[in-house]
Amino acid sequence: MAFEVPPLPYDYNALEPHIDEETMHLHHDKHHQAYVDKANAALADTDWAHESVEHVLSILETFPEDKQKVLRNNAGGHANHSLFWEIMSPDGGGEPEGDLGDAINDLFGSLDELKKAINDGGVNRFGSGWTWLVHDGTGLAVYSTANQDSPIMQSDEPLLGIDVWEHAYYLSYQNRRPDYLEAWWNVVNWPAVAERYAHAVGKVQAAT
Ligand code: MN3
Repeated sequence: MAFEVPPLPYDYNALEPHIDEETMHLHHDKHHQAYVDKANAALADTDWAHESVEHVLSILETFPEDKQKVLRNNAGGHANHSLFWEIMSPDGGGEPEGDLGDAINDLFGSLDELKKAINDGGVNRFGSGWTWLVHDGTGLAVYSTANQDSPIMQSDEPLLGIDVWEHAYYLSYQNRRPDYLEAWWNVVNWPAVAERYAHAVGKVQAAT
């Protein structure tokens, strides 16, 4: 089946005032749709047309060079945005509980330190990209990627990613990317991130 933009799990205005309705319309309906359309066009009539986006990203280097570039940007964009909608919630914010909360405290010392590391990654990302919390096979890690590069391309499991492309924040925050990053934590869906963490830990355990 060709890739599809998943419906938003909440209303377009549900993340206000932190993320405005017009941004959500443009971001979800136009930007994400464009990544899906271009990825589908690149995969149409190939042997990989029915593969999952995660699989396509994990075998990117096996594609012919012209398709590789298109898929890096657009399959990457599809995977990143599908995660992004899912890890935000109108009932977001607060603190992660359980194993994820413990793992964050063990590695970063506190939730505030984790937020600082992720925000720094976003502020210091020159141009467009993402700032991530991932499971790298041994535990949690924070880094940023350029453009639509996905942690899946380096065999990491993305748990939480913040889109720092201007299209994600410019209407409300203009050039104030740090303000957007600060505000973003009011909509983080920690239960969804914790579920991804549990899944990533389970995968590692199953493989050993
Ligand atoms: Mn985006």
